[in-house]
Amino acid sequence: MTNARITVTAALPYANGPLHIGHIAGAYLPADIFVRYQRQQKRDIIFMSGSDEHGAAIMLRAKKEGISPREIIDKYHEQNKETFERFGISFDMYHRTSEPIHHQTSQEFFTTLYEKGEFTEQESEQYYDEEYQQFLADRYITGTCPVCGHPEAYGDQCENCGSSLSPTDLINPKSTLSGKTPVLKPTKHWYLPLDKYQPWLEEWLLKGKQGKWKPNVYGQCSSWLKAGLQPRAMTRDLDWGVDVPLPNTEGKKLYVWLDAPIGYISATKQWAQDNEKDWELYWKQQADEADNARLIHFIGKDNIVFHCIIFPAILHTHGEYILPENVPANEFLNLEGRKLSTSRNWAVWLHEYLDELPDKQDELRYTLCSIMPENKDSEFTWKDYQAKNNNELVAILGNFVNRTLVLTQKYFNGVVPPCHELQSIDEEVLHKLEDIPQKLATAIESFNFREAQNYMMELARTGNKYLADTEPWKAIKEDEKRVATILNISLQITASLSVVCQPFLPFTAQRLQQMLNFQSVNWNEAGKNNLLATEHTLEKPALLFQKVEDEWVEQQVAKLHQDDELTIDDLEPIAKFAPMKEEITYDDFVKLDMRVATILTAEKVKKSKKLLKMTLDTGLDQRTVLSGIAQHYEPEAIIGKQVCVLVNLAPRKMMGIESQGMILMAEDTDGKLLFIQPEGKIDDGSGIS
Ligand code: B3M
Ligand code: ZN
Repeated sequence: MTNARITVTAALPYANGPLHIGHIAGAYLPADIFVRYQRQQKRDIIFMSGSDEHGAAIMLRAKKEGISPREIIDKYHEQNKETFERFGISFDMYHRTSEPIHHQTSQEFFTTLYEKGEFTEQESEQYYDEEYQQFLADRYITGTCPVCGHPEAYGDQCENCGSSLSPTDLINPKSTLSGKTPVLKPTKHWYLPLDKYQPWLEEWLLKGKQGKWKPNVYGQCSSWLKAGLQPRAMTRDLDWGVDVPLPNTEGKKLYVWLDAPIGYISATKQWAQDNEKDWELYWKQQADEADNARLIHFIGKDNIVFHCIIFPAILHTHGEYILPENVPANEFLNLEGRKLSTSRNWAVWLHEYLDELPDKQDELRYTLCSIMPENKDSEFTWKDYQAKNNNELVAILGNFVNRTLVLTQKYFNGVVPPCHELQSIDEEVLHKLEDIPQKLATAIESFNFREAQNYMMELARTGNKYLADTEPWKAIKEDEKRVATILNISLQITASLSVVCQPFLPFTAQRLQQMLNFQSVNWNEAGKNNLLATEHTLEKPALLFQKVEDEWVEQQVAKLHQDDELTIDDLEPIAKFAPMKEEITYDDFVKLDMRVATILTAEKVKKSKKLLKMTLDTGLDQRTVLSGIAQHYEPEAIIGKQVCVLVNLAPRKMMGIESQGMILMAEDTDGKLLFIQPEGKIDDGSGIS
């Protein structure tokens, strides 16, 4: 990671409502952790975001609140910008897509593509509201879902069954403006021929990003590409948005998903103007490829196709621009057993949390990072927030720091004591002190933020254990020199903690450094055993964290339930198990040859945490099978068990050993695994059907 520059973007939230914890855990917190860490590494990095102020989402909200789109965006832009600031999301620029510089930039993109002859012009029939004299965006049309019969499906999607629809699929379509049946009218639009870019995308993305992008991101992209890309209209009939920069196109605007990602570029232009920098260094290809900035987009999973397929295709076709190196999108965060829902107010609103607890940003940051939906959906509960706060922040980090500082006050008047001769326990702890920040850094560089934060806590845990093992409060009676050494080392750990916790807990880091009378943001310092010089004077200590009481947790849960016109049953529960797979035929099923077999031997596979190697008697033969059950079963305990095996699965090599079949297991949502077994003794080789 030696590149000179890094351009980080976080999705532009629509300025049509406040921010909730799902937004934060999805995109803004991981981005902020990454950026703060890179700044500590003294890398040249910019962090761009802003309000997405166009599209039907804004217009619908304006209509609902009975005010103009302009009033809506002004209201929510200000509110969200301030909320991000209060929460410590450290953008270099939080821009707006309604700014003239953005309109110009996105029009310039459209014009370049147009002049290159990239767009195809197509006329099609679209719904039109005769009373309001306008074409209707997909979201402005409701009707009965042709798939499930839900009477209020939208023109682009049925929220009841999840089917993706087009407006003409709806039965009895109605305009949400006039409530009347819309008519079909021809209209002309400019389409981006994504099908034409398919071969390039297969090369750049499918080949180039395999094993580099997160499996959830790569998987979604590859299924889009497998399904085959279709041309997509880049213009809309609307009266709110960026004008199409062509003659005689009155009433036509750029598609919001064309202009929104370009918002990252216009934000950079504005930032560069304000700070006398060159925006092109962060977006354009440089003469020497090695000088290109690394472009990283932080987003939620519903924005993957736009950032991984459509925007790169636009950048590539435009030419001159760099392409995203990575798009570490997160999955969704659920809340107290239900899906987050803005319209049903099933959410923890960030500004409300901050109004109530203006200086407890880090407690929420810590909890959200620890459950970040990095690879699959995850869940926030107030009980868990309480547990993370009380059992980790208070009991481990806060406790270690507090004991260290209070003991130093008590025995050495708040002055850093000298380090004398080291014992082996000291050497071990100093070794960990050096080691952990490096592991933490590697985890952040590879976008594993949960793991990274765990390393930070491991450093505090190491310090806590060190104090418990060395018991300076007892040793003080006989050996003051020994206590000086113990506290010197504990203080060095504390100083390193104040450096490595900055990405995760920026407010705590500041408070801690005040108490240490020490200032350092430089990552290179982390892990050193001499950050605080002997004789250095500390400030008075104070508690870093306070316990969260049961009562308060109950209040928060009650607050979620307060909207009584909605019953909890209206909210979508989180699916406990994966949805049913695609239907198969009987012929598909009988291809599987499953048999009863007995486990003859079982042993752990060297260097693998998960795998057991077994020999099975399948009745047909004796063969080797590997299975990822080492964390669930002891090898000795399963010898002699009868299990079910898929015997005609093509052999696969794992850890250099060939596995000749697969043992059938049941797995619940917590990852608990159990063998599937015949209910009584039966011959090995008996078929299963
Ligand atoms: N405003 C959608 C969303 O808020 C959209 C993101 C734009 S990122 C360029 O999920
Ligand atoms: Zn439906």
